[in-house]
Amino acid sequence: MISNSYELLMELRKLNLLENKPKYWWPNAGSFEVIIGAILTQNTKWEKVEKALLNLKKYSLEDIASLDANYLASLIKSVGFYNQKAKRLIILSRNILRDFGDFESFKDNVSREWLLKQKGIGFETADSILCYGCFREIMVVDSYTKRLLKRYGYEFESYDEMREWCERGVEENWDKLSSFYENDLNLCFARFHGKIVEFMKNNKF
Ligand code: 39A
Repeated sequence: MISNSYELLMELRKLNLLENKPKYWWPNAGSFEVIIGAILTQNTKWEKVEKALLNLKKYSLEDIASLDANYLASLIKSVGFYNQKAKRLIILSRNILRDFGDFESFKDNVSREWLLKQKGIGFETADSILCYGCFREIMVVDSYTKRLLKRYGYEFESYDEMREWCERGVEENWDKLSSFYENDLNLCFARFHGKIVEFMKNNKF
């Protein structure tokens, strides 16, 4: 049994779940590709998202903002709801350019509130963008986290309650953890969520 998220992280750390994975677990963390991936992975297996991302490698934020929706949909056909996601990606890209000017300024200035006002962005997508795309100190929680914590006897009323529980245990024990994570709390949250996903993918809980 575990009494807080620090103890869960310590259990997962023993399993070496992120061997050979990128430092921040999400591929190309800090780039516009994370924003695309966070939208495409909604209700879709990551392996299908990877296929679509390969087709989008050469497109920048500015390119996506001016692509034809049908053409973009044809590039992301491996993911579910590709027509809807193509339209949402184009609108999101245009809104980023309108409100922030470029991706670097978006990374530095975007808020959770701004993201949650965008069509098709809920808590998990917003926090994935903040954590992995913008390197903010925020833990992403998802259906894997919910299922894993339920197995340990923890159930939460809301997404934010579960996120805060995950963040609190780590923050309260940061003195013991900081050396493992280069003093970077965001790196710790990114890898903590990555460990949960990799663990749950390989264990039928
Ligand atoms: N479900 C997922 C993933 N599974 C993932 N990786 C593996 C690398 N990412 C980045 C997001 N969602």
